[in-house]
Amino acid sequence: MDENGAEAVGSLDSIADPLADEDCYRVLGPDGSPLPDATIPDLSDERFRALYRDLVITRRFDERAVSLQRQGRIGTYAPCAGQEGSAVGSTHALADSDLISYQYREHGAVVVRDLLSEYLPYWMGHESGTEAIADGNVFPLNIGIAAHLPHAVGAAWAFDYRDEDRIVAAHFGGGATSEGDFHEAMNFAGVFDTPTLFCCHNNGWAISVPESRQTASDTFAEKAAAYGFDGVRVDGMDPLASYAVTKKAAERARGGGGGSGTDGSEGGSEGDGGAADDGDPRPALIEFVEYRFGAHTTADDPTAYRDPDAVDPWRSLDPLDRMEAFLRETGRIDDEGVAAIREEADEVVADAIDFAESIEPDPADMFDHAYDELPPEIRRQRDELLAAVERHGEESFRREE
Ligand SMILES: Cc1ncc(C[n+]2csc(CCOP(=O)(O)OP(=O)(O)O)c2C)c(N)n1
Ligand SMILES: [Mg+2]
Repeated sequence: MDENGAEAVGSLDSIADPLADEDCYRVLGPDGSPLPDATIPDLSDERFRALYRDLVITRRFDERAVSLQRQGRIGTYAPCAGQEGSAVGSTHALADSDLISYQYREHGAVVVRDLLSEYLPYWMGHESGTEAIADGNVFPLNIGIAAHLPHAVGAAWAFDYRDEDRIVAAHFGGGATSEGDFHEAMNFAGVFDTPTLFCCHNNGWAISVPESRQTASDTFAEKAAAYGFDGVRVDGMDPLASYAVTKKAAERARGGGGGSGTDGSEGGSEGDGGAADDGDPRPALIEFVEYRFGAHTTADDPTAYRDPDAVDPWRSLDPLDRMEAFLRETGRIDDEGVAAIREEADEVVADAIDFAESIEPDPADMFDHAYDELPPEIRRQRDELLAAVERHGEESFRREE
């Protein structure tokens, strides 16, 4: 765990201003107990439990999505186990009106926005899924690494220009920082002070390339210095630290506590340093230090490039276990509460699968959304397919279950 900074557990001496802290920021120790002197985010008991519930739903979704892929019921899927803490924790720190632009692995953000049913059809290839998450202020996922970042900055700039009290949280992996789009986006955000949170997920790998081969910088967070704004490392497997740092960065992005007035406004209050109230939005880079437990995608075999034993130390930092232990230790949940949340998660995910699988696919859909006007060759392919469907019936094109 050395090169990813996990040995910094417990080494923090100042937590008053997480963004100013050069170390990896943590609230919870590896076993879920609050670190000595840690500032626990000022959240209601209900919100703490909601955060835990969203972690459990995300993990359950992940397990079932991998299983669906293995059964041929979903195309490809990018597992997120191990990385739920950052996606869920950071999204709880945003207002519902804030925009999320993610790469392809931050499913927890969509869970927090309560969009799971609408989201799964997206992974099954239905265009309706894209529309639905857009209505929940989530940009569709982005496979072209880092290509979404200039767009995310543009959206943030537009919010500022229109004087809207909204910010953008743009998620991406360590691998994305090697792309020109990342640097262009960071530069623009720094120069034009766009309200953008660059959420960099340092999960150890970019497919088979270790993060140590991704950059010669000591950290991803320090890259922010080159663009004139703050960068901070946070334990992405600590949901409360992810919440606290994002909350602080979001306040600054709003121009110093510009009053989100929404459910994101809870917590991160006195004792966490307060935001500079100068009215100027500032971007921030947050490096979430975490680990991908599973494969890159369902098309990947990680045993080809990493020792399975290397995962074990990170499993001991599992964000679900730490959050559950914190809730139990502080009397916020008991066996019954945990069982109820697990049951709820099973149901929410099962309902999402039922809904997604109830959608009747239209073969013409796959031609509909890439072009305003279909090029002749693609039109020919569509006509040929539709004629074949007409001739042989749709059932002939369905896989035998
Ligand atoms: C522009 C571009 N180049 C290459 C790829 C192939 N590719 C897909 S995922 C990936 C790794 C990205 O790693 P990282 O940003 O660390 O995200 P992670 O998968 O670890 O979440 C690569 C290289 C791509 N999708 N887009
Ligand atoms: Mg990565």
